[in-house]
Amino acid sequence: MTDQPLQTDLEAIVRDARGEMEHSSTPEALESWRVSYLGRRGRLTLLLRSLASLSLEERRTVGAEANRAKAQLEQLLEQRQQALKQETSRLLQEGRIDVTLPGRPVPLGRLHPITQTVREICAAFVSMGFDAVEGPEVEWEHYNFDALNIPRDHPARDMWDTLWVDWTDPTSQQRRMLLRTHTSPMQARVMEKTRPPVRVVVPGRVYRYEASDATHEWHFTQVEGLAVDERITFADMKGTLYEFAHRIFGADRKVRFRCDYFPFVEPGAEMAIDCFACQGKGCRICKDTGWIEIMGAGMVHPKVLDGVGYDPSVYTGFAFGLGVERIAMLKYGIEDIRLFYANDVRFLRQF
Ligand code: YSA
Repeated sequence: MTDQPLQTDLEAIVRDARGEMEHSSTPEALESWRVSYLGRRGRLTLLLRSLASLSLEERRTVGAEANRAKAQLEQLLEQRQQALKQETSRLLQEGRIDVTLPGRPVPLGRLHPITQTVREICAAFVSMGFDAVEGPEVEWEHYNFDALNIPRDHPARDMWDTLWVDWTDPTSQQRRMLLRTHTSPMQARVMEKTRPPVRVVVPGRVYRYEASDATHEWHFTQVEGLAVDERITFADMKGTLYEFAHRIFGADRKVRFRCDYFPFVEPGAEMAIDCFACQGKGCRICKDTGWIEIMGAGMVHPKVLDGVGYDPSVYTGFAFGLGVERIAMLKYGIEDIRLFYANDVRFLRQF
């Protein structure tokens, strides 16, 4: 062999290959050896490919050497595979491989506690005749605000400040969307596509421009509920939500409704359960009130019904929206919402 760079490379490849083969004593190691020298991007394969750029004369000498090297490596691999097979059957015959040993355990994953809670909440409503549907997290301002009777400049928009997404559509128009601040935009989306009766729950991720603390995250999960039909009353809403609270928190839980304001309901209410930690006596968790708020709710505002083409003199309905992390915190006695998203498996394994 003459002293040319490619020939030097070739010698190095053969030397390395032989050296590595000495230490390859399992089928996996042999396969990895094959890939690194003879595979599609293996060292020898790449060198063979690079021969095309040499002169005819050089190609003749180096090419012949390289093909010889390839045949040698292939033979080496073949011999090693045969030897390994013989060794394995010898060990089996001598009974040194115990095929009755149990397999290595495969670690099993599990559902995140928030996913579990979402499923539990949805299952409770599905058993009461609701369908579960999902909607987009990147939403139009119209559905997040205007269709919910929250026009531009309405003070309620401050409470639901969010992140905006600017983009250019295929006709080169500048567009503005937002990360939805609640699951309520799905109310109008569902009603636009269906005629009453409507009974849906909508689980999903929501976003707010908000600092995190023990009970607030800037992204969290809600479940929205909507029921619209002829003659639906506030009593239907109370009955449905009582039933829900008892299924999730147990039959002994007391439930309280109080007036609250949301622009898209009239009347509006907040629903609370008696504190699980002190049984309503007052403690740190319920801030000495004895009650813990779990959701906002109310009778769908006539303007919202009108906006989707439902006649408010014929149809009425109720809607509600609950925070899933808060429900999970209550259910499992967790004091800091941030634990759900800290990716600490010691915490997550407990569920
Ligand atoms: C009200 C009436 C309806 O007819 C329908 C829906 C609603 C709920 C309304 N869309 C809403 O989002 N209300 S809310 O701002 O008070 O949030 C609802 C629930 O989400 C709260 O009760 C709380 O449990 C949870 N939540 C709010 N901000 C949060 C949060 N959870 C975690 N982090 C935050 N930053």
